[in-house]
Amino acid sequence: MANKLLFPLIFLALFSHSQQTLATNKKHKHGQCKIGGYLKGKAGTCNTENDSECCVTGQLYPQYTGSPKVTRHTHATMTINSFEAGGDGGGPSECDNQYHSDDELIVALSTGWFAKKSRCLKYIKICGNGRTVLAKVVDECDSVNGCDAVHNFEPPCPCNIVDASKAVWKALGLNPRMDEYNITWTDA
Ligand SMILES: *[C@@H]1O[C@H](CO)[C@@H](O)[C@H](O)[C@H]1NC(C)=O
Ligand SMILES: CC(=O)N[C@H]1CO[C@H](CO)[C@@H](O)[C@@H]1O
Repeated sequence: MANKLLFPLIFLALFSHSQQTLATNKKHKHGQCKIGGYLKGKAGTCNTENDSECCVTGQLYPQYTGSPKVTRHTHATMTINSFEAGGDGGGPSECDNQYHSDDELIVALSTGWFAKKSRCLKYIKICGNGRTVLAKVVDECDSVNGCDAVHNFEPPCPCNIVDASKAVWKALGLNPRMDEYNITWTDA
């Protein structure tokens, strides 16, 4: 008897909660990404060095499936990431299990584009601000998992992100403090 009443109530409460608390990650703004599910947030030690969004316990964060098809001019949102130990990139890079200097021309790609490590240690050509730079793929910007130490307690990454080192931003003549910049990229 009690169950019959409680269950729909709990369901309603959860549902309205999820509607109200959908995340507004800085990296979500330009996302035209398919949402495959939601991750329940968990707060933790989150480096906010360059305006990273930190997970809030109990909040629901979208998880994204797939990435746009890669063409000669693949549209993406470039964000800033630190690949150094203790930086806002979380654990070591997926491709080589190492940390990297932010003076290297390196990027992390959204899960769909990371394509199960198939672009690991390969170069992509990034165009933005009228300039072009070659950068090496060393890491994944995880579009499914997040809100844990490996991901700096940040929510999942949208499907169309090129998360770049400070060096990449500088090579394009851009100030990393902008946080986001529309670029195009292709395989080099
Ligand atoms: C960046 O690209 C998105 C779509 O990919 C677009 O909606 C947005 O207006 C662009 N922003 C700027 C500043 O051009
Ligand atoms: C990864 C990265 O670019 N980190 C920067 C975050 O912001 C501080 C202050 O502007 C920079 O010194 C870091 O290099």
